[in-house]
Amino acid sequence: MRALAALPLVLVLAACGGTAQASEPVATTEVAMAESYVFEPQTIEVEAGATVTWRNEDRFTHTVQVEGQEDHEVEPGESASVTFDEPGTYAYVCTLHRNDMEGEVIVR
Ligand SMILES: [Cu+2]
Repeated sequence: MRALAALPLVLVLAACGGTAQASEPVATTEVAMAESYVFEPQTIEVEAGATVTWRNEDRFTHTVQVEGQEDHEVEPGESASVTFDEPGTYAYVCTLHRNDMEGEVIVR
C-alpha cells in the first residue's frame, strides 16, 4: 500500500518539473536554433554592450524577436545578431513557433 500512497505526490512533483523548465543561464553570446524547434542554450548571460548571435542550424526558418523590438527572420544556415546595451532581462521568441521557441538574455 505504501507505493500507492506515494503515487499522487510523485505526479504533483512531475507536473511542477514540467512547467519550470528554465535552464541555468549559460555565459555565451552564441545561441543555436537547433533541430526540433529549440533555442540552445535557452537562457544566456552576457555583459552589457555584448552582441548576441543566433544561428539557425535547423531545416526550417525561424525568427528572433526580443520583446519590444523588431523581428529578425533567420533562414536555415543564416544568423541574426542583436546588441544589448542596457542591463536587464530580455525575453525573446521565434514568432513562427511561439509555443515552442522562447528564450531569455540576461544582461549584466
Ligand atoms: Cu521557429
